[in-house]
Amino acid sequence: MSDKPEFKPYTHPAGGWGAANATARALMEQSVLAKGSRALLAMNHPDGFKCPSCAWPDPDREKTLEFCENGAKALAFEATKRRIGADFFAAHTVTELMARSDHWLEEQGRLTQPMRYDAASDHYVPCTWEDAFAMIGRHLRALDNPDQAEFYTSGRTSNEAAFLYSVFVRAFGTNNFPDCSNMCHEPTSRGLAMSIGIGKGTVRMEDFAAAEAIFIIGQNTGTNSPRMMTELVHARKRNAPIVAVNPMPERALIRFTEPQDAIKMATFGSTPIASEFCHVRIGGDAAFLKGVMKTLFEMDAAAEAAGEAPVLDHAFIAEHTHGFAELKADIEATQWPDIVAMSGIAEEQIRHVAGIYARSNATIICYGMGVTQHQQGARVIHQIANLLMLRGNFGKKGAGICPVRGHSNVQGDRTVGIDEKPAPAYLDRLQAVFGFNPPRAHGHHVVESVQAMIDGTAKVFIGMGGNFIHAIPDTPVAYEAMSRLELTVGIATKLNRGHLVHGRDALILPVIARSEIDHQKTGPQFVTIEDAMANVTSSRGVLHPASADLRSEVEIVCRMARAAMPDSPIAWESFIEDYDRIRDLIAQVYPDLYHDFNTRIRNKKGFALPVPPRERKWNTPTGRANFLLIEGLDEDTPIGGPDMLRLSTIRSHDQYNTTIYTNNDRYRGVYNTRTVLFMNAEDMRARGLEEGALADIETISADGTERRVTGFMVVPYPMPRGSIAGYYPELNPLLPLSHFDEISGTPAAKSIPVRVMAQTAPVAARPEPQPA
Ligand SMILES: Nc1nc2c(c(=O)[nH]1)N[C@H]1C(S)=C(S)[C@@H](COP(=O)(O)OP(=O)(O)OC[C@H]3O[C@@H](n4cnc5c(=O)[nH]c(N)nc54)[C@H](O)[C@@H]3O)O[C@H]1N2
Ligand SMILES: Nc1nc2c(c(=O)[nH]1)N[C@H]1C(S)=C(S)[C@@H](COP(=O)(O)OP(=O)(O)OC[C@H]3O[C@@H](n4cnc5c(=O)[nH]c(N)nc54)[C@H](O)[C@@H]3O)O[C@H]1N2
Ligand SMILES: [Mo]
Repeated sequence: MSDKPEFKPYTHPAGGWGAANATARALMEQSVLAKGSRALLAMNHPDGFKCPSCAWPDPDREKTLEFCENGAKALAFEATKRRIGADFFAAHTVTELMARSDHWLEEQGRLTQPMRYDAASDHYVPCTWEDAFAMIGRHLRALDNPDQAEFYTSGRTSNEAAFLYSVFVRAFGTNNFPDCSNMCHEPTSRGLAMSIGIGKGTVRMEDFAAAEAIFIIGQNTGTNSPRMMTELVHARKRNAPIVAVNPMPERALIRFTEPQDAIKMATFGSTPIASEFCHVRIGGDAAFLKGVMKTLFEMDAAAEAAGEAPVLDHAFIAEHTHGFAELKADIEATQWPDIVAMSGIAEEQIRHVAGIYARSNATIICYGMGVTQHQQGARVIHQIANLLMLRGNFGKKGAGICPVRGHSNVQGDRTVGIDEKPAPAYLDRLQAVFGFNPPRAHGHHVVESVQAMIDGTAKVFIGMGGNFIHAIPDTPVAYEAMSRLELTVGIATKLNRGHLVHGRDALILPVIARSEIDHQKTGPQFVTIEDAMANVTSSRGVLHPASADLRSEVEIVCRMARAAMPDSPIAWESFIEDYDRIRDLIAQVYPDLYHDFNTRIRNKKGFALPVPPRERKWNTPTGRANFLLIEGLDEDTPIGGPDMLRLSTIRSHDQYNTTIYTNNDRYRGVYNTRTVLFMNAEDMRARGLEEGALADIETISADGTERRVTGFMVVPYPMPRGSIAGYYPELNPLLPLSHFDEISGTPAAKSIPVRVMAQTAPVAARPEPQPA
């Protein structure tokens, strides 16, 4: 195939041979076919390590292989044979590296030794670990106050490292914990907790086998949590209806072949997935959900009039909920023409879906970023909870809410303390166990930390994993603010943009990856993670570390803590020797969740943390599950005129967040490019844009800042009118920092108001295209 940008609609089922081929190709291209294949056998097995890709739990099935194409890619890129060390950094100035694409940076391979930025030469130069920690200590101790430092966490970090990090940072004196969750499922953590008393999902894996209907709203399962496809295939095979709600007809939600299904693979067979596809407009989910609830109220009234069985679960509503009358009044006041106009879905289809929901005695609703990343993402989640509550779909087998989490341990990191708004009871426990007085004032989430950098009040940024600079909004402003910091530290496996946009002093500290053996004084260590269904399991690496000079995240945290607080009475050094000691402290700080941690984790399958709504227990101020309202139907503030389009920034099939594996997006038919714009053909015509034309995109905002990207290839795509989509992070320059969910602070990356026009001037500079 040529390396020209191409658009060729994909007509095969998702999964299947396409996925099997892509797996093999990723392993081959990273030159790790044998080593990678061996490691894949240990992935997601009781004695092995947890897949570093998504947070979907392992099923309780005996299967020889439990991984997916994208998990295999994540592993192949982690286990790659390629290495970068002193020679690489000596050969390239940081300015030169800045001109390279993200894909090129990723392709260079694993970091092998600690590096320090040298301003005189504009190179990263080798340094010792001792020098690195001394530099971190010097900067942190020099601050006027601890709130001048920002401590970022990305969700790949283990419970053990995250817990110690949260203790270190609080002992140091701040709650500044921006984390990737702030850009992701924070509307779940904050918003769902308002509804049901916990910001976590309530279903367990076994519920999928008992569900009578499954909804998937705003989530691209086949790409972002492919192992979940297995549950969907099984559900469809037993004729449970699956309702997909999405502005994009995602391939895997239409037809899928399980790569593990030998017969289907051999016969090129596949299973249809969604029995009902609702082609919602971007930002139309609240309207859709209100339409479904409106129908239920009507059906319930009709059933009552006819003396038939009620449609709503009145016993559950009476015993367990609060605010029913207000919800009913709000929904009944909502008018069908508005619901249809806002959602883009016909009344007839909404009524049909309500019928599916009403007939099901156990429904699971799954959702992803298509729901959370809106200006009222948290309130849309309230509507999902409302809908479930109307038929008692909490605390019942086969039913519940299923936020599909992103990073493999993002949920766990929050549980063990990565929280800029810590609960007072938790701080009391911390004080009792560690003897220091933790700061009580709330710290910064991601948006606030960027604002602090812009305002010049932040001085130090420490990134525990992740690629902060490319995940956040307003890229050019963020670059500028970041480069004014006094110290930036990237604790990472791979070189990324975040290390090139750096402060006056900067460090890159390479870590042992999840798939690798973490050998300490008392022997090889394991770590733990909490998946999206609150199961805590252990993860034990099996590969040799990419270099002898890597350190574990745990060690790096402990040594940073010692450097920042030389007199700290906490025995930081002892934790490095034996991670059981960390787990004992986690058990002391969280006795309800983590009692007997070291014993229970040695069960092959780990253990599940309690999720009170499963027992119909509600830790809310009312002591009940709350029906909560969203005003009107629009989850995003309308702005701009009739030419306004809503832009959703999404992931391609071949990326992991800011890590770009290839420039292809197979299921959406895009090859060799990432600067594309998926657009309805009518919307293209209205702007005089032909297929393949290059366009400019400009944000509509009230703050007077011009935000524009140029040269995006337009492809006609089955999008609803007025809804367009393209890839993150390339489109982040269009996302204003001030455009976020009010309740959680999560940037509204799925609904940016924009104008699109034919390209006005040729592109000046673009990161160079990477070799194929
Ligand atoms: N391979 C791979 N796996 C991953 C990741 C990855 O990048 N690559 N990232 C991980 C992370 S951190 C996360 S958070 C998850 C993300 O997984 P997803 O939640 O699937 O995230 P996105 O790809 O951003 O796309 C969300 C979906 O929402 C749809 N959508 C957009 N706007 C709307 C809307 O207004 N309403 C509705 N109903 N739908 C809408 C889009 O069409 C798309 O199908 O995946 C995790 N797993
Ligand atoms: N416009 C727009 N913006 C978005 C989103 C969107 O949908 N649209 N999605 C948001 C979401 S959901 C998320 S979660 C964030 C993601 O934001 P981040 O979590 O910050 O970004 P990642 O790309 O996942 O981070 C990748 C880097 O992590 C490092 N890394 C990988 N494995 C390890 C490890 O084991 N340990 C350590 N220490 N480092 C490791 C590598 O150096 C790699 O380059 O982006 C958010 N930003
Ligand atoms: Mo995420």
